[in-house]
Amino acid sequence: IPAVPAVDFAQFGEIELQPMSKIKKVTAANMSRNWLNVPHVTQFDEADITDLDAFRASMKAEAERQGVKLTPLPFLIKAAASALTLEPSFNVSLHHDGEHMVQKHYVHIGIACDTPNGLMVPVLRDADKKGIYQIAREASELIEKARNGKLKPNEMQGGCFTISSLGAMGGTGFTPIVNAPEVAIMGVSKAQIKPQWNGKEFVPRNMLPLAVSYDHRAINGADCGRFFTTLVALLSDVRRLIL
Ligand code: CAO
Repeated sequence: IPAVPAVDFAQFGEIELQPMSKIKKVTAANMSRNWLNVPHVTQFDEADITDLDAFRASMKAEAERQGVKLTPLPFLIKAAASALTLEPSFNVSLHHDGEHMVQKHYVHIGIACDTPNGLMVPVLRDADKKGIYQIAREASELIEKARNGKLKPNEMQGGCFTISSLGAMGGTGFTPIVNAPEVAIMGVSKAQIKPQWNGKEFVPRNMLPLAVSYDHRAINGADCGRFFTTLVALLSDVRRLIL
């Protein structure tokens, strides 16, 4: 690949050189590796989280009494874990021998975290076997460790699928880069009240914009269509998450 030419920026105005943190350097190398190796496709959809959000609001005080902060994130982790179980074609990696796919029978979810030192992705293990409170508690612990630089190497390994949530910050959509050797990642943007047609009239519903990027060597568009429809159905009807 032709290198980007070196530029003397000082000729254009005042500058200062700031050292890159170790994490930023590792992230830069990983992003280039993933971007160049993985043929990406990104699909978009919206989940109607009106009922999920009403349920979350109704449980917030009780959750706080148990020491749990109930954001949309634990529901997203649970829904992703259920969708991976229901659509196992997403819970795979390409084997390095180029001859096999690795089908995983465990469900570990990576959580992209913005930290003072850069982007870190702690991994919440066996999310399919845990309830919302436990997921919320463990996710908060992992996020805090990531932000305090306390994550152990094994707490950043073994992910099957990553969730990158920019929902608290805003935006209507983005195309996340697959965190190889995982084959898919979900980008979450800010939920907004939007008019939805219910067959008779437009009604205000809380719509969550989602993007799923996947490795087209491992996953086909139809696989993503099935996975995404399952995921959106789980988020749109919170009762399904306990099934
Ligand atoms: N829509 C609307 N509101 C949302 C939302 C969404 N999609 N997601 C979160 N919120 C709200 C939360 O409910 C919370 O509000 P309340 O306190 O009123 O409930 C508020 O935003 C703050 O949430 P939070 O940031 O404390 O927690 P979180 O669980 O949403 O996110 C984490 C945790 C770690 C995912 C996030 O802080 C973070 O670091 N995201 C950045 C990820 C990143 O950098 N990705 C880019 C990588 S490139 O692919």
